[in-house]
Amino acid sequence: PAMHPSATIERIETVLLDLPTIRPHRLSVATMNGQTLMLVRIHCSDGAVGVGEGTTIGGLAYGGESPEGMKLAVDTYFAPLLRGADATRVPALMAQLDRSIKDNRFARSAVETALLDAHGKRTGLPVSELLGGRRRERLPVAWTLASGDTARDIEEAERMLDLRRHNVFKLKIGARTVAEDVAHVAAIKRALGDRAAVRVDVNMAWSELQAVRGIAALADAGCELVEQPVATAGALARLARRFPVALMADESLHGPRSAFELAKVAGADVFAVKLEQSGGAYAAQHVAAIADAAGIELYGGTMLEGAVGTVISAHVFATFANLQWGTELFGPLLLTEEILTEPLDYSDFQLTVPAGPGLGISLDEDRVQFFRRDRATRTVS
Ligand code: MUC
Ligand code: MG
Repeated sequence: PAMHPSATIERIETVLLDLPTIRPHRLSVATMNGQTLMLVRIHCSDGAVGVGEGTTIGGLAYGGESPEGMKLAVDTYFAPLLRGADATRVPALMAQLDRSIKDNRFARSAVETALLDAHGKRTGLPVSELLGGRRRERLPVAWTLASGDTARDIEEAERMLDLRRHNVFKLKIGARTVAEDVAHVAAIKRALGDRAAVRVDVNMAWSELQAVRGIAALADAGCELVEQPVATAGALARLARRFPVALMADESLHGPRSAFELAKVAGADVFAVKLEQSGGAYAAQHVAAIADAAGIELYGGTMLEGAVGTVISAHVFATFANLQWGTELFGPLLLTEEILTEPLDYSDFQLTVPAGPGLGISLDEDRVQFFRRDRATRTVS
């Protein structure tokens, strides 16, 4: 009979990496010229080392956590509770942390990811198998067009279609007037026709009245899905199923409780599940289960994570019973730099979920050292 492995946590390391984006990425809440990854590494007594990642969008522009804040939370509050703890029962350890640390869902997700990676390596299982078993090996991946320029977005979409990398495009709108945004979306859909699906993300920028007008016009333009047009769950619920396009919740979802509240009022047609926003892998699975029970469809979202955050998301989305709208796990492709020894496989409009133990990826240590924010202050000996 197999024995339960034994291992305790010895050391927790955190580092901030600053990586440039391939072009400015314009959202209604921020314009990004780079992305900061907060990496957590957890070293265990049996030699297993796990890595996790936290990212936000535009520092504090998107929500209450920032990469710098996550690093502080992990160093100051998570690490002392983790040191010496049993590394082999991840949900039990996370529940123990929850007694002392409220909120901080993004930092929590990074820590849980590192624990799952280490445990997967220890047991020889991919994280998706630890989480109940994958139901798919490959995930459809949408691309976000957000250069801020219609002609440039069309060129970019054409390039993605030629490469057979993406045929679903999410357009970031909400920074300009509703009329300007609708014209932008219509021009892109007209150029791409039936070769691609076009969706939009308003990132809560509209009032309910703007949304009523905007969504009707977007539907006429051939847009198939509108993500988080308004901020409140009440307004979302009133807008849902009023139009022939799908309405998707993103910012309104903060893990299982918010998912349950939104499901109770039938507040969306689709849930964009994000690992960090949900509070980690298990929490994301719970959000998906609530959606399934309520008859709400599912989509795998991103916080524009780098490779580590993208891959834990891929493992989790691979376990979902339903994933009707695919994913947007393109984060690493938005960055100019590769930080893995072996790049992820994006081909035929899909991402392959890595098959090795744990996350199934390995960091290129030289690249990690090169891009760390505190590199300039370190002395070489
Ligand atoms: C969001 O709000 O969905 C996802 C893709 C992208 O470009 O930004 C994110 C965040
Ligand atoms: Mg969104």
